[in-house]
Amino acid sequence: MEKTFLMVKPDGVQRQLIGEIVGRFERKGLQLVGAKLMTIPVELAEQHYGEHKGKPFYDDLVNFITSGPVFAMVWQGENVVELTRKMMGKTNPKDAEPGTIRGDYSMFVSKNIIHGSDSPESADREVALFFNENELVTYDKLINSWIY
Ligand code: RTP
Ligand code: MG
Repeated sequence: MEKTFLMVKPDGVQRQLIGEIVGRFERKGLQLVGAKLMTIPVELAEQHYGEHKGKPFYDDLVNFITSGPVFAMVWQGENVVELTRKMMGKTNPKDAEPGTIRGDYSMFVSKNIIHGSDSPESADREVALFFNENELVTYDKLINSWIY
């Protein structure tokens, strides 16, 4: 099953939006298979955002993402990478549609609440950067045997 790495950024944690964001993915029907609250070390931030090294916003981005706790997660489901990118909305909240996470909760590209992997290949890389194999769980959804 496809997996993706999603992260409530420091602005989302400060604004107490973890529950709101997790709830959206849960209600959509995706499965949470790993999660932790953590403060990202600078070296990990540099690896994670390595593709942006040299861009004008890179230093601010690394400073911001290491500035306070984030809520790092792994979610699983069919087509989960594309689906969660759609639910997040465009990178710049000014362009993000209402109904998306960035469209509903953020105003600035530098404080856009959530990160999500942009391809299945990025997802594999990012999941491995942030989580050990033993921090991920697999479990069957039993809901169909509880509700009818
Ligand atoms: P993310 O990696 O955080 O999920 O965001 P994304 O794929 O939608 O956007 P990406 O191009 O990967 O950019 C990473 C983050 O850098 C900040 N950014 N600032 N000032 C700017 O023009 C600018 N462009 C990007 C954003 O916070 C973006 O989420
Ligand atoms: Mg990105």
